[in-house]
Amino acid sequence: MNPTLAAPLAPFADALPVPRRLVAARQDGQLTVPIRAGAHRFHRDLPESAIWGYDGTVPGPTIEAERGQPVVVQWRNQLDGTLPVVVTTAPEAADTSGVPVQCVPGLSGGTPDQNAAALAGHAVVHLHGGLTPASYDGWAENLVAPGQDAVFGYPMGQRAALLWYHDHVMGVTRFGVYAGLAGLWIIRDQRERELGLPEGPPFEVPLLIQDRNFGLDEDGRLTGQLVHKTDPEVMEAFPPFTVVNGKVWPLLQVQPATYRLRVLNGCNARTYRLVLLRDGAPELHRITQIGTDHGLLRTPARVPPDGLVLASAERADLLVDFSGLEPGSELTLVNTAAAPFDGAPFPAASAQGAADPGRMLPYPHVMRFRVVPGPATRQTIPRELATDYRPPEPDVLAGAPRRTIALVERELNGQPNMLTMRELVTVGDYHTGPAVTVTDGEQTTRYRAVAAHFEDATTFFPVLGRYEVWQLINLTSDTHPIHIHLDPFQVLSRRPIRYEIPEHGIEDRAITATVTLERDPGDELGHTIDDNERGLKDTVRVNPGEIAEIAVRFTTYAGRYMYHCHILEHEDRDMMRPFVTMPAELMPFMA
Ligand SMILES: [Cu+2]
Repeated sequence: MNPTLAAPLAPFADALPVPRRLVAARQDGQLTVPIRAGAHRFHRDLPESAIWGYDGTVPGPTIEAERGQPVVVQWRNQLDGTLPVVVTTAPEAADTSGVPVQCVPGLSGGTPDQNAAALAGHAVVHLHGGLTPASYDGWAENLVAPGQDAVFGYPMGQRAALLWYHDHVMGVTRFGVYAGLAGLWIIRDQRERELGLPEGPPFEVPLLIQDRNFGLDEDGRLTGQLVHKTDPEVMEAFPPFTVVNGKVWPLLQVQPATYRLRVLNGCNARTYRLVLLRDGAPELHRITQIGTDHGLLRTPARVPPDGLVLASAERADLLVDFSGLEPGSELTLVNTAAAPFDGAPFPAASAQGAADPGRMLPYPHVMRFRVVPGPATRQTIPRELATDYRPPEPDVLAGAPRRTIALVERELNGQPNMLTMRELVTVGDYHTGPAVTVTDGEQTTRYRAVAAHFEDATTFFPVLGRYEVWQLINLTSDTHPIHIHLDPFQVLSRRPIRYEIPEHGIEDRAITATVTLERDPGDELGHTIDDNERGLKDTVRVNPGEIAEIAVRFTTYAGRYMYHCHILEHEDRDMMRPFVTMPAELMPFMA
């Protein structure tokens, strides 16, 4: 196979755009955001693309709010026309020269999906990371048709953090977000101001990272047409072009100063492992991570030695030191993560050579920074950041309810395998049917599946204010970023497992597997919790061959919420389930 592909677009040609800021306090907390069709140019040398966007832009405006100051948004669905994305499944996974078809533009012989082409703009907005009442959380089935409005109240009773808002329509979230329906939402608070962190331009820069693909005309030239392409072997779309704030491989001119980069992976499916290169060599020491999904860490963290891993929906708050660099110095942010991502390591020192179409990573570039003349300023990084949370006490967790979820891969006739999940409950020795047996040292627990599909009866009823431990068992060969709506959680452990699934072990509901808490001899993953994951998270990567445990405590709002894999192609095909938070005093009345 040809190890590299020539890029059909010039990298670092466009300046990094910064989305328009919509500061809620300047409008008394009352915002109106139209959801509109529009046109957007993803690259200097591309024609305009038809998109759907909040306020008609890609990304949407960045909404900025203050902790404790509620924001009301009137979401006005003014979409007209149909989905501006051609959706297709190519007939073959690779072209005649062996290059995966997802690494190249165009439809690769696929025919446009007529059902997707008929989508006419039903929308629903979810604020990811928001501590939001259930009625405003964007339940995937509560749709707003074109011509209708939704007025959602966001109390903002939560810590400063980078959140994002995006479309969440049942079964087609992957198309709405891909069409452009995503924007950032920043909450600010006093603690961040005490620390003197950069706020606003020029030194605070949000980076919304996505991947996109485009069509080809009859002469083989790129059109701006957005293309969502999958193949017979891979159900997720892994487009070849990385787009930051709406531009393919942009360039940001920086002063020799400390910048605060607020990074979000807003891809449908691709995980990034970011490495900062200068003259081909990694310079990760320039990066200090101060925050994660739900805001500040307790102490600053170094980026892991292989690079900063962000799966879909994960965020990182970074201080990057460009001081001491000569004007004209260039640093390039690259991605070393293969797709689909399985957690496999890749040394940062080899990042320069990460391009590999066979790993569905034809172009590792993400963006470039170029240092311009200016006064050199370096931010002193405080040693203590957040002071408002600690890990839950072991005795609290010892008595906490435990919930168990298996992530499974189901084989389907004539279709790619379906990645989905099963909610499990323990069964006694009397149980004779299919079961998942988990052996942890001396202790063996048997489970049966009680829910497989989104529409199956709800089985999770967490009580407000009480910690719970959720155990996620990954029986697939991919990493899944599992996202829980409402409150954040803390990652307790990742433990390696060995497992066996008999033939036809994963049926619709019946599931049979034998799981042992010990490392498989062929397993090369660390199964560690990185320092930058020891914060308040709302999305956790569950790697192949591991059980991840998290401690979650829901607060404040009772109601019906969702948890799901944030690979949108998985979420849309049932890797999503409801849960209902309840006040304690109502529990005796639950039948
Ligand atoms: Cu998944």
